[in-house]
Amino acid sequence: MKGITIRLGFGLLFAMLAVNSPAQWTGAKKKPQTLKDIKYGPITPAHRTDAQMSAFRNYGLGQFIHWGLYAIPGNEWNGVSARGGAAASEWIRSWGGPTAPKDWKKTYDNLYRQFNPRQFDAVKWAQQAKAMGARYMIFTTKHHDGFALWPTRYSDYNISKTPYKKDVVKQVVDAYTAAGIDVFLYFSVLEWNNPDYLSKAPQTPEEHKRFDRFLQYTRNQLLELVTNYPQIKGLWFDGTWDASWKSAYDFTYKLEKELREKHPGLIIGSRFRNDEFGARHFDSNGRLLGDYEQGWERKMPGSFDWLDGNDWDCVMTIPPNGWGYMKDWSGIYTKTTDDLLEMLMRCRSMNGNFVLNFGPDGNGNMRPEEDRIASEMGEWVKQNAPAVYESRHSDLPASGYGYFTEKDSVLYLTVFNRPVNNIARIAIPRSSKQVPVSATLLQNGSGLEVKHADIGLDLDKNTYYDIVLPASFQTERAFVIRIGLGAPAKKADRLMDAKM
Ligand code: FHN
Repeated sequence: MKGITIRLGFGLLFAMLAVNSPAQWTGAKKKPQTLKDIKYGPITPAHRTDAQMSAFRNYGLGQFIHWGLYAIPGNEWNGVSARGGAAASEWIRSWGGPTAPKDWKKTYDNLYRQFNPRQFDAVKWAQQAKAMGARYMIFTTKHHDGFALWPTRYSDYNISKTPYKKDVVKQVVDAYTAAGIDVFLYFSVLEWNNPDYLSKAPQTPEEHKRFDRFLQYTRNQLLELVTNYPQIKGLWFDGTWDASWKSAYDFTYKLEKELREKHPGLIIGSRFRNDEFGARHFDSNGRLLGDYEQGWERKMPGSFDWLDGNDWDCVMTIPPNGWGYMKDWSGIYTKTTDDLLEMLMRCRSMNGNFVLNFGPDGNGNMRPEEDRIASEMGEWVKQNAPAVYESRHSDLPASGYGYFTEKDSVLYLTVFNRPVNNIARIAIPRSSKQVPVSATLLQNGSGLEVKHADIGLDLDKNTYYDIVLPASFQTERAFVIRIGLGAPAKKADRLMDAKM
C-alpha cells in the first residue's frame, strides 16, 4: 500500500483520505468509534462563553443580503431567463446550455462597468432590518464571481472601478452598526475568474505556486476586511468546499489564528476550514471547527439532539433557491410570512438563529415582496419578542401545537396549530418540579385559565396541564402563550392502580 500511495502522489492520497473521512455537515451527528490524532482541530473552545458569543445566542433573527454584479441581470438577460441554465440567480455567471447568451462570461465579467446603484441607501436597508427585528446581518463582500464590494488593494475587480466608485461595505457596516445591528461579513473563498484559483488540490510545482499566490491574496483580503471594518462581529465563509482549499489546512489553521488575534472576539462559523483528513465543519473526531455550526443552509435539524449542543444558524431564501436578485418570481413558490415565522420559531426552539435572505436589485432597492415580508415579520416579532430573543430550548416533550422556548421559569408556546376545542394541553413529565401555574396571551396580555388534567394513562411518564383559549380570541397569525412555571399546587390525588 505504501508503494502504491507514493506512486499515486500526495494529491490523490489526500483525495482518498478526504473521501474516507466523515464529510458530515448536517443531520444527526455520528461520533467516530476510534479517535485520531488531529493537529488541525478546533482553535477556540467549544461553547465560548464571552460576550460576543452570548450576544450571538440571543440574536434570534438575522438578515442576509446577497448583493453584487448579479443584481444587474436579475437572473435574465435581454428578456431570456437563466432558469434551468444557472444554479441560482447569483450563479448566473455560470449560465450554460442552449439559452445562454453568446460570450456570456465575458459579458458578465464586464458588468462592473455599469454597476451604478443610484438608489442604494444603506441607512434605509438598516432601518428595514431594524423594523423586522434583525439583531445581526450578513453581507456579501465578495461572492463566487470574485467581485469585491469594497475597494480592495489586492484586486482590480472591485467597487472602485465601477461608475459608482464608493465603498459599499463601509456604508453597510456603518449604517447597520449605527442601527444597533451586528454585522458579519460573508466572504466566498472560491473565485470563478481568478487565474490563480484552482478547484483540485495543486499537484505540479506550477500549480502550487499559483495556488500559494491565491492563498496569500485571500489572507490579504481577509486581513484588510478586519482592519478596514473593525466594528464587525464575525466572518461568514462560503466556497470552501474545493479540494484545493481543503488541502491548505496548515495555511487555513494559521490564518484562523491570525484573524482571531487581529480581531479578538471574532466569530467564525464551521465552514472556514477542515482538518488534515479533509473533515469539514467537524473534525475527524467529531469536534466543531469554529464557533457555531454553519451547515444549515435552507435546512433545519430534525430534532434538537442532532445539534449535540452546538450553536448554529439557519440561512434561508424566500424563493426555493436563489439568493441574489431575481426579477421574475412567477411560477415558483415563494415563502409566506407565516412560513417564515414558523421557521423562525422552529430554529429558536432549538437555540438557532434564523437568517432571512434579501436580494436587492441593481439599483439598490429591495423588492416590494421583501419589504412587505420584513414589515409583517417585524410586527409579529415585536409583539412576541420574549419568545424570540434571549429564550432558549425547553426540554419539555415537543408540542404538536407549535414550538416551546423558555427563559427563567417562563415557558413560551408559539401556537401555529390551534386546537379545535381551544384547549392547549401541555405534557409535563411527572417528575418535573415546575409545572404551568399561570398563562397569558403575549400579544394582548389577557390571562388564560390553567387546569391540571390527569388523563390517567398507565405507564405515561407525563401529566397534563390545559390552557383554555377564549373562543372570542381570534388572530390571523401564530400567537404565543406565556406560561408561568412554578411548584405544583398540591400533589394530585391518585386513584389506586388496578391489579392485572
Ligand atoms: O453557492 C452559494 C450560494 O450562492 C449562496 O451564497 C449560499 C448562501 O449560504 N451559499 C452557497 C452555497 O453553500
